[in-house]
Amino acid sequence: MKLSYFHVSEDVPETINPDTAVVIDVLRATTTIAWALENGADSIRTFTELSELNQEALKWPSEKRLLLGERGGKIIEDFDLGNSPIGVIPEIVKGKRLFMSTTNGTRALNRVRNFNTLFTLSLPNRSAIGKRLLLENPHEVCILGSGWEGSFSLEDSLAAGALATFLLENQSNSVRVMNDELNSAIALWHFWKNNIEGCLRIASHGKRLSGLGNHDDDFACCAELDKLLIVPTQIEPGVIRAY
Ligand code: 3SL
Repeated sequence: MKLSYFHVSEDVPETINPDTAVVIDVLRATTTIAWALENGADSIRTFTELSELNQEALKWPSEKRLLLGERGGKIIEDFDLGNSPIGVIPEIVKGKRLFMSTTNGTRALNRVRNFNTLFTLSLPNRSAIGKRLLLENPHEVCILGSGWEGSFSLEDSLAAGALATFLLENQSNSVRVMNDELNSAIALWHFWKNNIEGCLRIASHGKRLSGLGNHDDDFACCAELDKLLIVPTQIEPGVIRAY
């Protein structure tokens, strides 16, 4: 299994054609996706454009849909939920389709939506994704961070390194690291693995969230490693379900 990591969508070469993509937005979109599915959400449809989201959501029965998202870390006006993994509790999301748009995470998902297989990764479901990859053993995997508006993000790279380390520790013979972005992500993981929350808090987006108010519960939730067994999987372009 050949693994490459790209910091942001813009870095993914046009010509690349791996069988599998793994999208990461530790703070907070892919952590929210994992927890929403864990807590019984039926599925999540992701959008880059709010106008399209609003149009498509209207086609879904109102009692079975929720609008979830943020811009600049803040809930979007008239939406049901912001992008917090601690907000997607069973009482609210069970059986619902979530229509989701976030500043960076849903853009990254959109970049690789035509790949054969797409998973979303957060730190809580790191080993679940690792085990699924080992089981399916794809030839080539593109790990994609969401970054922030086109630039590098520390926390997504940390998670890329965490995933690669899991795969190397469990199947070192067949797993190959293909680029230096991933080599450095692995080094980052080894540096921070005993203080994951500390890494999230010093990251520029961590600081941005702290500047918006108290996000202690979000930090704790996003930093929790290997807590969930959920494997969020794209079942049709733009739609993610637990598989
Ligand atoms: O950028 C994104 O997609 C979000 O995850 C950012 S936030 O943590 O919800 O502010």
